[in-house]
Amino acid sequence: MSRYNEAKEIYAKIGVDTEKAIETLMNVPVSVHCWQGDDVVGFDSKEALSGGIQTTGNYPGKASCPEELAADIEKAFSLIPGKKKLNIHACYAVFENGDFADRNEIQPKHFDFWVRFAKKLGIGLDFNPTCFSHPMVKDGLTLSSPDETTRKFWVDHCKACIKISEYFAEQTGIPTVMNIWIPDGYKDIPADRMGPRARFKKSLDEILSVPYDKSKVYITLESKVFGIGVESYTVGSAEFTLSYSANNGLTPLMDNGHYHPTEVVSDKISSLLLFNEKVALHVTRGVRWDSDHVVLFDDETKEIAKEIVRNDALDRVFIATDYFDASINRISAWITGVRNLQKALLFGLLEPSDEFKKLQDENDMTSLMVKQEELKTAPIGDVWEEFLMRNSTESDYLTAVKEYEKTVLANR
Ligand code: RNT
Ligand code: ZN
Repeated sequence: MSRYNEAKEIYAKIGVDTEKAIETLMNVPVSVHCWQGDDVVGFDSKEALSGGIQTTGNYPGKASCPEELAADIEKAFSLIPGKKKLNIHACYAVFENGDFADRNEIQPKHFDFWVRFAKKLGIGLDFNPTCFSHPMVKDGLTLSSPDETTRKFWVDHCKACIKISEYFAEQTGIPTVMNIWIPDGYKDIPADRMGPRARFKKSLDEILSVPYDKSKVYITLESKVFGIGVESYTVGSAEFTLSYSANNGLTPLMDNGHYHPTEVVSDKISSLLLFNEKVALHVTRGVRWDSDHVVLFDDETKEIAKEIVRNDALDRVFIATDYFDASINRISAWITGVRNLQKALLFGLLEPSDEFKKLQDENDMTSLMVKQEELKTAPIGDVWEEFLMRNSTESDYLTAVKEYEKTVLANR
């Protein structure tokens, strides 16, 4: 008997249908961030990365033009099983005929390069205004700036991004998630916490005055607790973004690097699902801080995945990755992180969650602990291999990555 068939029987004995799990996982889209490929640089400005986020490392072979980035994404996607979307930041605009436009004036046509790419791969596109790494970020502030010219510039940028998101959805036939995140905040104790938040609120109201088709574009709002140089106060705190989203029909986005170190996103998902039709996630891995390390098959990633699966919310949670490691092969980083997220989802799908819920309700926490622990060493690896095979991918991607490094990256 094949290893998969044996695993299938083992899981069947505990009431888990591996065929159903594989089938379900096939259809879960993961929105893969384009910015792992070039250390969050983009193509529209020569500014250094700002906004309190940081990439470290200088592994050779970084993509430095649209063609290289697209080729790297295509390579990575060919080695990632399952359904994917591509998540683009506004700073990745491609000015094809030299018709440069600043961020407040970007248009759908500046993203035709990515629309063609998405159509070629048969995938959907997600989008993000880029409110960092730009000379119009004034004193670390964008949508919350007290300077009207600055604030308006970023309002116009976000308005332009809604139009582009709508264009993506129309062109690909797949809804686009547009995530707003601003880096605004203060290094040290502010005298006025309300003012910047009131201006951010006003800016969002202005941005949302742009009519858009809500079945095509989902606008999400991402919170953050601190950034480098923004340690004492962030404008877009958890309370702000949750409240704004709830009151204005936006979707809240939780990045699991954006909370205090002992707070976990896995514990927050159920609450947000009770009060929101959709919930969005940036899956990342913070090591001691919001360091955006490559996602691993670790406990919190599994716990996040389990929460989505056991609450039957795979179609209500927009799952995206968000990490950037410049110290290792960037294509490998992409594949490893996305595969681990998918593996965590499979882990959740291979849990007999109805039985576990029942044990909890009967307060048989003894059995629950024993069974949960037993499940950790069940043969998930064999089911994962089967999933890879059915997607025409295999567990060894390192050989292909090394080959690409030798033949393509080394020549850059
Ligand atoms: C920053 C946020 C944000 C960015 C991307 C590039 O802390 O997580 O999502 O990582 O927009
Ligand atoms: Zn994020």
